[in-house]
Amino acid sequence: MGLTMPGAYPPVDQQRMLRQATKVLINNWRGHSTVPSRGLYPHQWSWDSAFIALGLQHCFPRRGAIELLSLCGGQWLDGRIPHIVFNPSVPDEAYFPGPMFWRSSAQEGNPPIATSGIIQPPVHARAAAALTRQLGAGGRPFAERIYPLLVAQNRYLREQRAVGPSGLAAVVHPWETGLDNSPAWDAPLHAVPADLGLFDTYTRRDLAHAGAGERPTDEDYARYIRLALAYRDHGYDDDWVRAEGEFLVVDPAFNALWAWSELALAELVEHTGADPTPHRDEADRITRALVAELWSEQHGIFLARDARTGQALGERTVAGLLPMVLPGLPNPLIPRLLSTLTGEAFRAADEGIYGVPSFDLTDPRHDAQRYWRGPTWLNTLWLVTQGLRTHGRNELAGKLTNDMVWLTDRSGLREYFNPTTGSGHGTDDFSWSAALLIDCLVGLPDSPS
Ligand code: 9WN
Repeated sequence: MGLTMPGAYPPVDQQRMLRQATKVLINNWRGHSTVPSRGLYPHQWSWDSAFIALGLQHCFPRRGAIELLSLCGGQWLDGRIPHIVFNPSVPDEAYFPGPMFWRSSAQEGNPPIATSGIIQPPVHARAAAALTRQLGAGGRPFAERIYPLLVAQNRYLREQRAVGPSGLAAVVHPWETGLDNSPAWDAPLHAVPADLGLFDTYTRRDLAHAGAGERPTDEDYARYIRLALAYRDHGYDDDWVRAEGEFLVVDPAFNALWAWSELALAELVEHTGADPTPHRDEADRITRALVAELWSEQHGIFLARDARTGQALGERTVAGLLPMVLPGLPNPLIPRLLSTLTGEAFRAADEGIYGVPSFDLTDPRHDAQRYWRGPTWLNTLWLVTQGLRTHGRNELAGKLTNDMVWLTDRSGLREYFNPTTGSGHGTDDFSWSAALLIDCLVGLPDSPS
């Protein structure tokens, strides 16, 4: 079926696109979970699995449930869901840092499967709520099984990662934000020494799969390694890392997704008969804290904060727009966020801009092809469309959804896209690009489903 795209776009063959995206998810499936990509990311990643499950809900919902439960198989005793669950049949050198680096099994109480020791944004409850609706009779048993695991994930954030008077959660490594190489982390990250001597011991594997011009620099990679080693060598102790860690940042996207996941838990318990009120209260608490601590009236966007120095990090990034997913944001903030989204920094309504750039178009550090320093990524684009729909801005959400369809039709299911030319970059056959495209195609008026 051909869908005529509004604006400048020619019609696309939705059926063909849906088939291609489904094929990527099939090829990347490993029998219990989906790899983000077959070369660059050959294990299971935490927030990737949540986005992947949001696509699987439409074609293989049971597989989506297995995806999330298998991720939770790597959950630690303290509740953290690690950012990578390693596939034991993949050699250690296939990805760096691998299981031998993280040494998760040395931590008491951990599951037998090897994992990393850091976390990623909690999008999983949102995926679990969507799957529960799609699973029919299987929805309730799935909800009952996964609910306590997701409650433990959020308890970990509240008890082990809270910083400051309002108790927003801090991240202790740029990889925990998922927007790893964002210029918002430049100031706190560059305060961390970059020891290039670490590469005498450790070898980057990412450059075998993607161009150096599209990935982080060696200096930043050395800082990533140093931060991860220090956390590991202190036994992944969160009291230590909050007091002494060299990177401690409060990220608006991470915290907004945490609040959003509490709202999703409130939906989940409606299937299990438990009380949703504590989850709604927790979502309200986090939303109020976000506004009080991270909203910048001057910039018209949420800004991250360096919890070590107390300084706001002034970069306008897509992370600062994501609190829009929260229905409880104070009303006056919505038009402000919209004018930032459509203004000079992101130009999301412009026909010559595809999707939402990950970083301010006017900043000299904007790099349209380097990982998180400018490109459009489909997960953050999808989250912005969710936020717009939450606040009734369906027209702009529709334009951005069409951008997503056009980008993938033009350039394939790439990891990220140049927002001004639409060219594709990073790895190809990228699972969350496929999954979120499926979610968009199924929601279009001429849906092929
Ligand atoms: C480190 C898997 C992950 C995503 C992240 C993205 C990238 C890893 C890397 O790939 O990070 O976790 O090696 O660069 O930044 O968001 O989850 O797709």
